[in-house]
Amino acid sequence: MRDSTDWLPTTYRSHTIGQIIAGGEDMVGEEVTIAGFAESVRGRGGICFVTLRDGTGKIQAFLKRGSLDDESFETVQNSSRESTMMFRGSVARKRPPKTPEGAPPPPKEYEVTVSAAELLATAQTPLPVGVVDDVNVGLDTRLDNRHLDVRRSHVNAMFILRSKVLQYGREHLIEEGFNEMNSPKIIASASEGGTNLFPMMYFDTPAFLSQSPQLYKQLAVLGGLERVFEIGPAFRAEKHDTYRHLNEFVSFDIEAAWCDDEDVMGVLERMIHSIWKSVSEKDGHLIETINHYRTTQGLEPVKVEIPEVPFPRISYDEAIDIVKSGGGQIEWGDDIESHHCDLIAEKYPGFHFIPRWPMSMKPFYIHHKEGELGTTGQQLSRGFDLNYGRDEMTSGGQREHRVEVLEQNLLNMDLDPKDFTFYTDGFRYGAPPHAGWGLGVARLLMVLTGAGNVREVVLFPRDRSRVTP
Ligand code: AMO
Repeated sequence: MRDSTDWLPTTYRSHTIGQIIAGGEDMVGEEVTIAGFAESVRGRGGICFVTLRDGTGKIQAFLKRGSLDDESFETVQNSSRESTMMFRGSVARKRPPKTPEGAPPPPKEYEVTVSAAELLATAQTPLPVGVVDDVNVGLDTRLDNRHLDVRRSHVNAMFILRSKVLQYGREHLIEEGFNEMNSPKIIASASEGGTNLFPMMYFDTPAFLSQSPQLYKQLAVLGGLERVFEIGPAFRAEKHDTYRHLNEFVSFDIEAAWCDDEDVMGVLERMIHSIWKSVSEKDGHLIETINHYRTTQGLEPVKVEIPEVPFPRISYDEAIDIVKSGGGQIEWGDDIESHHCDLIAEKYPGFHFIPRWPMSMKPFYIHHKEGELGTTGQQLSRGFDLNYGRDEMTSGGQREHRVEVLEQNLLNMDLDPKDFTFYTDGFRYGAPPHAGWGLGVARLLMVLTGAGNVREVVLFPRDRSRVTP
């Protein structure tokens, strides 16, 4: 795989800036064409210095009146920060800064001595969001101007890291025999059984945006695809306004035949382990960029500590005991909310599974084994959550593969089996026992990057008050 120092030339550049820097002494004297954003434009009279930034690094361009045509020289010298430019020139050693006597020589730096320049697009002034200056602007202004916000190095690093996380996750699953699938996002009825659906018109038919690929990934497995995964959007019309909920989020889902809940918990912890390992081996520079910013803000640097496998398993029964003994108000059958999770996280601060939830609290498609009862004698399910600290990352479970039990589950949850025939019919012709999970990508990224809000790690978030940009 090519890294940024190995990209192919394009119409607008012969080299990336990263290639020139990585080339070091070998590049001195080479003729290059580079293109990027003008991070700063300095110099009066006959000279001008531009700090040019592309997606791979920054370099100084040195322009001297007379070394290129006058019009281009003046255009560049009078241009605004963040305008885009293309320079042709030769790579030279930058004059080293003066160092005190006896001090070690500074590392060699390089610049491009420009012989031709072209302004590609002018940036308006003032910039609504600073790119290099450390001006404190609120998240809303940043999101309104995300196209500029992403030019900031630590924000840029977060989104490159997001892409890496998806890549490593995908690679891990393919390694374990999973195939990528795509389910429809326009659907006829609820998949999670709830009411949190965005309605839409599909020509003359009312329809909804999909809440989860749940039913379709199961149908794919019933169809004999054995092991599938999907990374795609899910839409929830929930009126939450929190640091971890959005109305559109990317869900990373798997479904696997001949598996129970424990089997797919294994897939999940191995995948997370492998993502953390790859990031710590290959993406230290991205974490450093994020940490550089965090330090300037007085925030703790993030550490990529590869989590040990297996992750702890704390059954729902045990979780209730932990919350109670920590002084939390909770009864068997209640949801374990964030403030309860804080008490559990005191003992299990990292990734931990909470398996075996009460059947009454899980969706109709979750499997149960008769006779598996909780401390109060009520039926347990094969549904689980994966939490990190106080936050839920994933829910999943073994699915119900017996159609008559499925229909009974729907009735128990006051849902009409007739509304789910498109789903239950898939189970009438033989169904393998199967299991799966759905992981919130932004929540996982919050853990990895230390972001305190999912909006930080979603390029164009959709929440109750935001549908643009
Ligand atoms: P669930 O509804 O728990 O399960 O969603 C799975 C995971 O998706 C993330 N998530 C969200 N992230 C941001 N904003 C939201 N509004 C939001 N809602 C959920 C969470 C959550 O753990 N079909 C099942 C999965 C399965 O059983 O396979 C499902 O969708 O990280």
